[in-house]
Amino acid sequence: MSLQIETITLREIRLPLVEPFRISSGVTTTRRTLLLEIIDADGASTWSECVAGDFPNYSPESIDTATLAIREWLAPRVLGRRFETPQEVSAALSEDLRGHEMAQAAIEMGAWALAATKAGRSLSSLLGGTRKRIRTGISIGIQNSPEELADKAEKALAEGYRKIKLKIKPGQDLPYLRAVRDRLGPDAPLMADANNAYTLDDTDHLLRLDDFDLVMVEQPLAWDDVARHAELQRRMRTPVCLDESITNISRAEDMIRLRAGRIINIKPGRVAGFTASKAIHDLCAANDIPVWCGGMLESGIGRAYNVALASLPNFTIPGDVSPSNRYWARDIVSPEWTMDANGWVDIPNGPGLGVEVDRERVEALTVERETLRE
Ligand code: OSB
Ligand code: MG
Repeated sequence: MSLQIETITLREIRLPLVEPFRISSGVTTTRRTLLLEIIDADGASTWSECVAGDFPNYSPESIDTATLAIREWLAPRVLGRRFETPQEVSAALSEDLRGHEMAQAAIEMGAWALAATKAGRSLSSLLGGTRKRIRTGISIGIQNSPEELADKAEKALAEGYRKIKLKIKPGQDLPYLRAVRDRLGPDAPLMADANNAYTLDDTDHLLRLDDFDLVMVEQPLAWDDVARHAELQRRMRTPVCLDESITNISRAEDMIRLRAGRIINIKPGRVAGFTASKAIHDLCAANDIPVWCGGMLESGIGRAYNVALASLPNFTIPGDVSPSNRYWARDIVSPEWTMDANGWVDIPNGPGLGVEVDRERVEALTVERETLRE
């Protein structure tokens, strides 16, 4: 079944988080979220989300650069053109175009959801997902004291989360991890994410993370680095997981060849969409590298994509795919995303995204809107 996108409507909405989310490079209080509504020539439609942030402190993209890239360079490559598969859309978006992965992903993933909708299939089934439900973790931002962090982590474990990720940075690391490990006990699945806050000069300090029996440490070194992570991983018992530096399949190959890490966090937005996410998933499966699905504080729309991706077989580690109420007082989809007491999130089996977008609420939250056509 072919795809022919007639219009793409871009909207910026603002969603206040239930609590501020602090990582080593900045804090988010209200999420500026870029949504796309994509309408096919035959009337079918779907929504997608661009995960770029307010400011380029995670990757070089921001919501403003992504809006520009979509309007000026990416939408013109697809609008009014006929494609047989989402993979063809992926190729058309990426040809001779450097970077702007999150902007590409918003259209590319939308093409997958549109294809699923038109075929009457769930996004998970179109992607090749094999799971009916997935286990989820939580990512907890940097807190003001080790005790506050331990309180939050203890509550998360009791709620059923199966992996507890603790954001760290120099000066807010070892005593924080110690407090959580002591409070939650030796079996709690803990990990740390530094979002690039250290350098190899901190190696001796980072080796002390081995004392905490972490499931992994995520992206301790520079956002675009692979080689130095290899040097660190050689000396560290804790598995290194790469996030920021895996921007495409070549970087995943680099990680494997250089032994720069033992786990990959796949965020489809970071790698230009599902076509690359699936390729990285398959490469990792062939090399015994487990993967998990990261998050970018998505609304219920972006979450539908992450949940579908995490239903692929090599997503064996719980992802940062927490339920709606961990982020928002009220989500923009119904039903909202929920998790049971054992950390399970159900994969929807209805056609397309499997959730309805609350259009009235989206309308009320919209601060900018623009429709693109051929
Ligand atoms: O490094 O994984 C990260 C959020 C924004 C930017 C970077 C990261 C994160 C998270 C949030 O950890 C995970 C989530 O969406 O729950
Ligand atoms: Mg990360």
